[in-house]
Amino acid sequence: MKTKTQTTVFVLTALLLFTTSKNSEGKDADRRKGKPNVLFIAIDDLNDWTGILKGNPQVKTPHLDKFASRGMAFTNAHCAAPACGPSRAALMSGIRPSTSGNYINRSSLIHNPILNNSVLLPGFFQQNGYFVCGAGKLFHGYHFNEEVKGRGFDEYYPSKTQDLPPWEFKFSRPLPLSGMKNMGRPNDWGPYHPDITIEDTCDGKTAKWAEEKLLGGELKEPFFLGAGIFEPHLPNYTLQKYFDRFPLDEIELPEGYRENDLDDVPGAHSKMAHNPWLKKIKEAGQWKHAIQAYLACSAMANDLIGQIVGALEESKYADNTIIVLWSDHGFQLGEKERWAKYSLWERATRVNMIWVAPGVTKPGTTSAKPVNLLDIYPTLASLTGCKPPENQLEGNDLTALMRDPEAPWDKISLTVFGYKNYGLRSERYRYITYADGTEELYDHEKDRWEWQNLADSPEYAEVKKAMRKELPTHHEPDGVTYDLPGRKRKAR
Ligand SMILES: [Ca+2]
Repeated sequence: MKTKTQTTVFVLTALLLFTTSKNSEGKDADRRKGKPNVLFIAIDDLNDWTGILKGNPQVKTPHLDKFASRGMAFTNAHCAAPACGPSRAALMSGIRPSTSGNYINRSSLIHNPILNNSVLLPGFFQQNGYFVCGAGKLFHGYHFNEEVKGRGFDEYYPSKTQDLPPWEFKFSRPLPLSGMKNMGRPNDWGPYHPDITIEDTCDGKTAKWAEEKLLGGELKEPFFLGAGIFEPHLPNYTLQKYFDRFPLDEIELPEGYRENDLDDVPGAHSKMAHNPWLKKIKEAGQWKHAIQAYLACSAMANDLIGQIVGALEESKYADNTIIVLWSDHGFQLGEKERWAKYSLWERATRVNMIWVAPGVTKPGTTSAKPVNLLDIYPTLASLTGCKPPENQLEGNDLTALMRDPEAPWDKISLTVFGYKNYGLRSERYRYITYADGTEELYDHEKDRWEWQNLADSPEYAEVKKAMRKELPTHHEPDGVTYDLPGRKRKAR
């Protein structure tokens, strides 16, 4: 039998525990209260060949364009690095490649102490009381599957160690479908077997997962839901119906292509992951076929964007969810003799970045101010009212431009590829400087395809000087890289 004192202590302790737990629940609820949800959509390798960015008149991206008409499109947005790994590592950490030393696809994320000790975006939302879930390619595949392993996510599809849903390799003829054995299967293109539906494709599965989450009505709020679409990254496999939208005899070569375009460009560019694909594609007479495949895969990505955004619009979360859609870098389809990203030119750095922020963005607005994928993290922190991690984020909060697209903006957008190679974009100019000190300068008011390098023209000396002031002052040496043969990757 308990004494009176024991009973009193027991009651007081129970009351204290109850109050403490109530308080912490209360604090948690307070932290979450009224916070908007976030729908975070990533598209891999989608360049400015979209309706909103007008990089190629042949494109068909009606869902993307309709989505942009609901909010704000940044038309002068650039990646932090022109490759999946460093671009996404920078976006997710808010840290410049020149600060972290994560420069190329082989750069490690978790063996880089600067990145590993940073608060990555999913973890940031988790710390702020969000339910964080995702599917598909949000991080660079190796970083997610082998290193990050779902860190910061409450749930991941298909799993915390596999970002992409399984691929369906069913075709009507043997691989490679392009017939180009010297390109390798990862760089192949062509239609799936007619039995394959969009829901059988890995991107179709990602979009379906997002749709079911949004319409299932059981998401804990506030939530952060990420969906990463892999196409139009190579291999460009998609359904025949998307190829049919772009008849081969109507395909035009890129308007920005010009023979001898490299004559006034310093040789340093050729050290930047240059590959022989364009040469091989041209020799095989496959240039238009390869363009058709990129357009077809972009059209499929467009349909999946429509599916995901459409599901949100139909859902009960529509009025209280911020949507940000971004592509991780651009892609050259022959311009400057390249079939790849991996350069500091406009076609490789320019990205799609579209926002719908209820109560902040106005429908159908655009801004041509120079912005960067690095700005996504601080902007999401600002829009959700979550306090950003201290001394970490190097991007800018874009909400001032969302409220007024013509607001004063003195920022310049920086792209980094490899140690001390920098591309800077202002509203009018692109300035490039390589590690060996050679330079390029383009005036986009007169030369949208960057055909004329003005770096040696004395009348642009002041422009160059002003751009150079924006270069990073810190140049972190290359961080740890992993060996490709050691990658335990599944076939893609
Ligand atoms: Ca990519």
